[in-house]
This record gives sequence, structure tokens and C-alpha cells, in this order.
Amino acid sequence: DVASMTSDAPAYATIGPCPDIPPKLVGPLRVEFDYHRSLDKVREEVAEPLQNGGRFKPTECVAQKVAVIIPFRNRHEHLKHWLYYLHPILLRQQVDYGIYVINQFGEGVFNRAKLMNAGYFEALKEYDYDCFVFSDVDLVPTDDRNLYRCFSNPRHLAVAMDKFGYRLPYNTYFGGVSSFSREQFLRINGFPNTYWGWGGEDDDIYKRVTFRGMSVSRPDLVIGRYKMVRHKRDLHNEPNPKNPDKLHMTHWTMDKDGINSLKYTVKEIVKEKMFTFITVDIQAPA
Ligand code: UDH
Ligand code: NGS
Repeated sequence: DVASMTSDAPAYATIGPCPDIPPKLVGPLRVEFDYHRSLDKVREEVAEPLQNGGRFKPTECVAQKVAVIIPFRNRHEHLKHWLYYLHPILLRQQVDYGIYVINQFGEGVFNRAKLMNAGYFEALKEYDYDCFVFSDVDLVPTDDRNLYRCFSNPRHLAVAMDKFGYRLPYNTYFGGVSSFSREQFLRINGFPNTYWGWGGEDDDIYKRVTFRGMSVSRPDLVIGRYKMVRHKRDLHNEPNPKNPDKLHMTHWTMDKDGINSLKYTVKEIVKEKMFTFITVDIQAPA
């Protein structure tokens, strides 16, 4: 009868949430970038469990749905390192994830924060993500206990980078890698679209978080270690002297400059096995 069917283990048994601490983590990792990796080789080594577009979903438990957004242009060497190290880590971390590489179209001035806004939007068109991890393409965590998921406050993950001597360069530093739930992201109206060129957009995001009464969550300096792929300054991403001044205005500008004012067009979407590559025209000045 119906009553005994519901009290016994039913044939359509549901699975429970994934544990807070994923059971397969190993801790500190060896990470090196001196080796040249071909995309084919990386795919052979890490892509087997993935769905096309760099998607994975654990079958043993219900996980957070996490979109990883990477602002990008002309950094294919870095992307190979990133994919080689991050896919195995994300698999062990038991997340229901997808990798979105947001490629800025054209040769205009780069805009990291606007690309990340576009990534948020594009990822949501594809799946009902509840968490967004924003990561530079050249940053690889060296401890898999640094969880790529969302917490009760926006999280700064890249707290101990090798280039800063494995500590924060300053207390309010928010660069490199961060995570926001959908709700947290909307609460700050997303990221600013108006920081063209290098510098300041991460400080603006930090201010948005505190102005909306949230605090920043962080891993400790042991778990939060990162290695950065060394590189020269890119073309068309010079430090913009206007950016530092804009930070005085964040309080007044954040409600009109963000996800609610975002304008861009999609030029192309390519599904690779290990990532989804989305080229966007963000109307960059020459
Ligand atoms: N990015 C690109 N392409 C570009 C510029 C930036 O993909 O042309 C992305 C990429 O994800 C990168 C992120 O934006 O990791 C941040 O940009 P960045 O690497 O320029 O910033 P960072 O502070 O370096 O790491 C600034 C120049 C450092 C020169 C140091 C010389 N020793
Ligand atoms: C600050 C920048 C941040 C940047 C940080 C670290 O001065 O965007 O340096 O830079 N803020 C402004 O320019 C207002 S780094 O040492 O990585 O080159 O993230």
C-alpha cells in the first residue's frame, strides 16, 4: 500500500546534499608552469569525466551549482595550465560546475569586470547556477581545500599569492579569484562596467560588498595559497590613471553602473570539451 511504500526506501530514492567537507581532498598540491602543455594532452589527462563545455555534476550527492567565469583575451598558454590543474581539483571538491571563458572581442582596451558581468549573464542562460566563481586565467590554487563554491558572504579566495610573498598585499585586496552567490552578486548590482584598462575594478567590487553591509569571507593563508603564471603586461591593458579616482564615487555610482546597465553582444559561442568559450563585444574604446 501507499503508506508502506513511502516509509520504506522507495525505488526513486533521492540523494542528499554533498558533505561540507568533500571526502576526496588531498590538501597541498605540486603546481609548476615551466612545462609546455598541448591542449590535446591536457584533454587526454583530465577531461574524461567531463561533459562538453567543461561541465561536471556529481552523481553521489546534490552539490552547489557553480559557474566558473574567466575573463580572457590572448592567454591560451595560461588557460592550458589552468584547465590541467583546476578540473581535477573541482572534481574532488564535488561541485556541479561549468567553465566559462569570456573572451573579449577585438583589440580595444581590456575590461576585466565587464567581461565577468557578461560571464554571469551568459552562464545563467545555460543553467540555473546558484554560485559564481570569478577567476583570473593565470591563478592556480596550490591546496584543494580552498573550496570553489559560495559562502554566507562574498568570498575572496586568492589570499596568499606567490607574487605577494604568500600574503595579502593590503587588507582590502579583492583581486584574482572571488565567489558570489547569485543573491550576493545582485545585491551589489554586479561589477562595474566602466573600469577600462588595468587597475581598481577589484577595489570597487570590495567597496560594493561593504557598502551593502556584507563582509568578506576568506580561507586562511595556508589553504589560500596560489601560484601565478608569470607574464609581461598585455597589450591594450595599460594602467588607467582615471581608475583610482573613480573609487571615490563607488558609493554613488554602484546603483547605476553594474549588471543593470550591462550592454554587450555575443559574437560566438564555442563548446570545447574542457570549457565554453564565449567571445563578446563589450564596445571597448580603441
Ligand atoms: N586578461 C587577459 N588578457 C589580457 C589582459 C587580462 O586574459 O590581455 C585577464 C586574465 O584572466 C588575467 C586577468 O585578466 O589573469 C587580470 O589581468 P592581468 O593579468 O593583466 O593583471 P595582473 O595584475 O598583471 O596579473 C598586470 C601586469 C603585470 C606585469 C608584470 C610584469 N612583471
Ligand atoms: C592596486 C590596484 C588593484 C590591484 C592591486 C594589485 O593598486 O586593482 O594594486 O596589483 N588598485 C588600483 O589601481 C586603484 S598588482 O600588484 O597585482 O599589480 O589588484
